[in-house]
Amino acid sequence: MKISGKTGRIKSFQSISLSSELQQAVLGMGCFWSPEALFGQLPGVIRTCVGYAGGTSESPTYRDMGDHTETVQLAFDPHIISFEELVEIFWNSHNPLNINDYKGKQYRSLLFYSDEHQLEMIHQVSQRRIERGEVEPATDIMPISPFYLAEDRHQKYYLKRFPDAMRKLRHLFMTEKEIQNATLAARLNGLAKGYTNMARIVSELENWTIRRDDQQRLIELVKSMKW
Ligand code: MHO
Repeated sequence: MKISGKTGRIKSFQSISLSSELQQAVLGMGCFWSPEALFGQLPGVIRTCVGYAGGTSESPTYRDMGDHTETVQLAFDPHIISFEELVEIFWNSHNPLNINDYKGKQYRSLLFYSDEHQLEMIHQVSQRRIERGEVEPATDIMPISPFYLAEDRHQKYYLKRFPDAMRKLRHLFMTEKEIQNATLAARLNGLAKGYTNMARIVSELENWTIRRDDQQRLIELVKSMKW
């Protein structure tokens, strides 16, 4: 890891365990702002972004979503959090009813699987829920299909309500794109929504394998943010 130039920006610390392979999950559970904040605050979730998926129309946008659904895409480190755990959280955190034709397909309980293993995990979690007496979810389960990134204003929506935090992140990162992809921004977006707290974020930062002086500077900066 390197600090570049006079601005003292810290580059590329968003991958906390570079050696591991990341996996992907794509989920729909209503308006995509909240699930990005909910999953983004979980240790093991490395990157989050929101977008449109599950439909057939080309190049969907917020104003012209076609038959797509609002979804959140996660890159996660399976050594820290499993797909199974993510699916548990997914079903525990929304009402998996699909109400026909409410805003078309914009809001759907929707779960994608990338491979047979993920599909098997979905079945297992669903089975356990049914055994616990929960009703069978109406969630649509689909093989992964193209994901179209949503407009910038929808990315890290809650974090963007806090100009001081955003300004301080701009001291750390070179571009808006880097902010969007940063693990730290995912955690802070969860904080902005009230899904986590500063103490948890700081204790996680203390365990990141980055240079000690960068780590201290990062923690100071995060603690100085006004919410
Ligand atoms: N909360 C908004 C939905 C936005 S979300 C990106 C609303 O109630 O219209 O769908």
